Amino acid sequence: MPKRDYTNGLPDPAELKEELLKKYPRKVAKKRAKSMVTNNPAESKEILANVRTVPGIITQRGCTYAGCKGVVLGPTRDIINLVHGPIGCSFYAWLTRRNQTRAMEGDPNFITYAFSTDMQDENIVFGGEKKLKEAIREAFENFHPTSIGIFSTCPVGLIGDDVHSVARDMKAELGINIFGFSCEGYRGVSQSAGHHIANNGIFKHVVGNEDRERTGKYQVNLLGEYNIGGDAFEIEALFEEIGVTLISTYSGNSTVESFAYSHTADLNMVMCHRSINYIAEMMEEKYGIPWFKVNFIGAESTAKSLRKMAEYFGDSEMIAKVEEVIAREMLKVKAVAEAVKPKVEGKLAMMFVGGSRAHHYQDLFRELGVKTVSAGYEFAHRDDYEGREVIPSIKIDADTRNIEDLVVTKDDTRYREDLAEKKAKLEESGYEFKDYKGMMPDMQKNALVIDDVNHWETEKLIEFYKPDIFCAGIKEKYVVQKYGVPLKQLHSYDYGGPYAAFGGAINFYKEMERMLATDVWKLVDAPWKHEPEIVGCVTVDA
Ligand code: CFM
Repeated sequence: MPKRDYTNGLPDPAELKEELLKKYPRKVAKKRAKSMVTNNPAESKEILANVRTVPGIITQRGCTYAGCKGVVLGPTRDIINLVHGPIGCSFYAWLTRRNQTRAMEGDPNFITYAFSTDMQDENIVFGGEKKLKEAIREAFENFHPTSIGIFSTCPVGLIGDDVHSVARDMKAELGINIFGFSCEGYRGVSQSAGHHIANNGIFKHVVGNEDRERTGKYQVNLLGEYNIGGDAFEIEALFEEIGVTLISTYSGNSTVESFAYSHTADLNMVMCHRSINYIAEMMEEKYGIPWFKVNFIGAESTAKSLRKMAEYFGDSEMIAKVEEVIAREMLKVKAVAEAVKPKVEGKLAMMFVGGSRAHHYQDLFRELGVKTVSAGYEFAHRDDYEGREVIPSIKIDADTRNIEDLVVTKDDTRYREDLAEKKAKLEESGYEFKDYKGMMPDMQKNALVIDDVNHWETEKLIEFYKPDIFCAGIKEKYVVQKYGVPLKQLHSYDYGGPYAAFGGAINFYKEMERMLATDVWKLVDAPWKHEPEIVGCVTVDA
């Protein structure tokens, strides 16, 4: 395959877009066209996102249950996350996300277990509430947890089991915190709905339950960092050295216990905006805790985020410490980057991941001189692409209206007026809060941005761009690799990581050296190049 030369900028992908859309029935093509944007950072362009995938299309997306149980609550170790549903929903969510945790000696850690009611046909016919209650009792007797979360899978909503009333009954019976989530897989258009449902549930049932005494001079929460491959451990080590007390992380290496007193923090830093901005907003509303967006993926972004944190606290000792840490770590980072960069510079990357990593990882690639030619999210909303300022103009459709928007009011006794004042003062000097700018303004002109990319489009993108690396997940991995293009999983990290902060950047550079500075991929010979292919065609023009 002759390589394209992109040294003078990316080509206009108009012809590729046309090719992608040609295959679809007219109505589908019209819809998909709105989710494919030729980027121009100089002008704001609108993308269609967070809408239903057309049935029949092979999407990368997951379900609402995955977003609630797997993503937000899954990494929390001291709660029993009990899945009410068929066993498959539990099995496929069992340890596959690689969210690590580090329990203290003797502390509960239920992450390695898969708790399920194992619903059978008869429960579908006669109802499963009785079985759910029995499962809660059994879990309580065996493990003595302080809290239990109940997660609804699709059949639960279809047959009408009321997990919330079961939770209330069992809470009264057992005297521990028990709460349910209506996070049936079909409830929203993707896992994004599950994030929102989880945020609401944690805020309603856990946050603010315990007014713990202060344990540090500067207390922060890190929101939207899930400790995949040990990422959170890297960031925690930095905070500790700098002298910042991490109260709670939502939810990598976390406990529900820490969520309960997380309202005692002086600042919320939001890493994955998509999955957790709701809690950040609600905590500010109720407790007056300001938040801003950070990114610890990429050495430069890490430095920037640490500086922003130090500036917030305005402590000269902390500011000096941050500079010392950055200077020391950057020496190590630069040494590896300088060794790897000449071998990979100018290579082309594409990334289609989740709701924040397709953006964050472009920073890491940029540090190696690798160009992102096309990218997109699976389930992000327009603000994740275009920036938070578009939120008021986002159309609220029936699917979004389906998810409860909690009404949160100021907690008069616990509201931090001091923090609200601090925020106002900092804002006067140009310091930005609630400031997510989105992925598109950070991308090159003519880069093709696609929301909810599907299998057909992926193949065409590979043929057109001939990328040197494709970043996505396990469902895409082997198909892409049969094209002779290495695929890096940016969800699970392919058994690697951590990739966050300075140490993580070094790991990532080395991994890219292994994946990009090799000729082995040229030897891949896909079976479909030789074996006969049966082609059929069904067209329904709706
Ligand atoms: Fe946030 Fe995530 Fe992501 Fe996400 Fe996810 Fe994930 Fe992801 Mo997989 S919370 S949006 S729902 S950063 S599980 S840790 S990697 S799709 S880009």
